[in-house]
This record gives sequence, C-alpha cells and structure tokens, in this order.
Amino acid sequence: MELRLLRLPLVRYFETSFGRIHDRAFVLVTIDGDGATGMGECVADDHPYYSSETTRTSWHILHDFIAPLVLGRTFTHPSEVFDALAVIRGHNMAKAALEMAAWDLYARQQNVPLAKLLGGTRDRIESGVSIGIQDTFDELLERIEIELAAGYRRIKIKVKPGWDVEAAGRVRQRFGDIPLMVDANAAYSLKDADHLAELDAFGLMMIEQPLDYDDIRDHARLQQRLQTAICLDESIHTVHAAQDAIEAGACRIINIKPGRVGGHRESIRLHDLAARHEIPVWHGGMLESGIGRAHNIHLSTLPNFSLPGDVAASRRYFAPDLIDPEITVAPDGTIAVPGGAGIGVHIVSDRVAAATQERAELRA
Ligand code: OSB
Ligand code: MG
Repeated sequence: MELRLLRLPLVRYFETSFGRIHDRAFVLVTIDGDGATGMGECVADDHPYYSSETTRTSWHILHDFIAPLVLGRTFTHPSEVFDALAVIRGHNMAKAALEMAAWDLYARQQNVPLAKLLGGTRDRIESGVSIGIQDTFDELLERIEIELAAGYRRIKIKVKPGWDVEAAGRVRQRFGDIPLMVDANAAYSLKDADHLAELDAFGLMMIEQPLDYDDIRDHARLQQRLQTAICLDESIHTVHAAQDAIEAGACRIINIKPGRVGGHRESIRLHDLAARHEIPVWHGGMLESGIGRAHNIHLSTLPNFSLPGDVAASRRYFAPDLIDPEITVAPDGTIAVPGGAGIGVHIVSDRVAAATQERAELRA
C-alpha cells in the first residue's frame, strides 16, 4: 500500500457555508495485489468542517489501523473489505479510500469496467454543477450562465443565512424554470423554518442539508413545514442513519457520497435501501481529482441514481487534472463512463509526483 498526501490548486475558489478554499489536499491510496494495482482517493479535506475527518486523521487511520488489517490478507471480493474494517469505528472516508482502491484493483484483475462490477446499468451519467457562494449576485448569475451554456442538467447553489432567498429569487428571475436546487451545508436551525419556507416560492428541486450535520429529528419536523423536498447529505453517514431518516420522514431525496458512508459496497446498500422506499438518489461530489471522480462516475451508473449529480468535468476543478484524457461533459450534459478495466482512466504519474507532499509505503 502506498499513501500520498497531495495538494492541487483549484481552478477557482470554492465557498460553502463553512468557508472558502483555494486548493484541495487529499490522501491518495494505491494498493498492489496479485500483479494488479488499484487506486482510491480519500475525500477528507484539510479541515474538519464538512465532516470530523481531515487529511491528517485519514492518513493516521489508514497508516496505523487500516493497513495492518488488510496488508497480506486474502480477500476473494472487494465487498468483504468494509466488514474487515468494522473494528474501527467511524472514519468512513479513510475506509472508503482503501475500499474503493480494492474495487478498482479487483475490476482490473477481472479486466472489466468498475461500473459492471458495481451493478451499473448505463454508459453515460447525467451531470449537474455545484456553484459556491460568490462575492456578488452578479457573479453568481455569470457562473450559472457559463454552466448552463456548457450543458449541465441541473444547477445547485450553495446557500447560507444572508445568501439564500434573494440568491434563489435572482436566479429564477434571470433563468426562469431551470432545474435548480440549494445546498446549505447545515447552516440553519429549526428556528429558521419560516425563513426557509420562503424558498418554497421558487419551486426548487430540493434543499440539501439545511440543518445540523448529525440531525434527523429536526429535519423531519422541517420537512413537514416545507413543500420543497429535503435532501440529506451530511446526516447520512451510514446506511443505518438513512433507515432512521427515511422512517422519520426527514428527507425525500438522498445524496450518496461513497467517502461519507465507507465506500462502494455501503453506497450500493444505501442506493438499494432508497430504491426500496422510492427515494431517488444522486451522486454528490467532494471536489475530487479525476481518480475519485472516475469512481463516482462508475457508481453513478446504478439505476436509482435518477437525478443529475455533482459529478462534473475535470476543468471545473483542476487544470490539469491528474488524469489524461480528462473528464469532459458533452453538450447534452452527460459524461461518458470510462470504458477500460477498473476505473478506466489513465493517471499521469508525473503530475501525481509533482503534487505529492508526503509519501509512505506499507507492506505486509
Ligand atoms: O456539500 O455537497 C457538498 C464540496 C465539498 C464538500 C461538500 C460539498 C461539496 C460540493 C461540491 O457541493 C461538489 C463538487 O462539485 O464536487
Ligand atoms: Mg452537500
């Protein structure tokens, strides 16, 4: 197993309710087994603001706890890997990086695209964009114009108190009936219910994670007071949490990020659970490089991913990306699933080396 801590500058800053970032740091996991290689990208960032994990905690957990549990061990299928890590509580992002590398490795050994192993049913996915908080509303409208022209099938804008109802209103006024949603990254509390209900006037596809990152109960109360569907992101950190949320009526839509739930197998379980309850899902994004992005594309081919996701073209994030060719979006707002074995993208090792700040090699 090789761990690398990488840092890549973002093409443009990205701002959410928890702050603005200009670059992306993450741990890249590469594993070797029986002559093949697999890669997984850990979505934990420098800071513990989206989740409690950071690049440093993920490095620590991968290096000191995950590696000893998996190195030298025989697995017959990557779906066994998550359970093998069960003794470690939480740290789903660290677990997912290793687990997803195992799926890539196995798909390469079988010489099939990852999507096929995961149970995917399509060869293109529908792409949307997540647009951060801007300095001015005019800049926001300008960003949206660019993304609509590129063909993206859904626009998501980040919101926070002071950048919400007016932002959504201006977007509707300018662009009419486009597929539009908002993401609050937990910036509100139930006391803001009346204010959030003002968003109902704009016919949004959904409001993503308005309340606390670990809350279910208040979301259920809020959902009763809103016409707009609530979509949960941060709160769905396990399949169990999703069961609780569905039972409580806390959401009508779920965002799936494999990093948040511990990898592909848990994502498939979450996807299937949602399908059984007729809850549509879509694939979230964590500003991944082309490696994590390729994983996301393969997972998005499962049938209940019925809404456009936050999986967009490489050029929105990194120039150049770590992969060549980069991921592109077609004028119809879709992305082709890479067709080769595993995640099916070519990783440019010089670019990985240039972005590497730390490296460790671990053996059985
Ligand atoms: O809440 O979906 C989120 C990025 C980092 C952390 C959390 C989120 C996001 C995004 C960006 O919305 C999605 C992307 O374009 O990768
Ligand atoms: Mg979100």
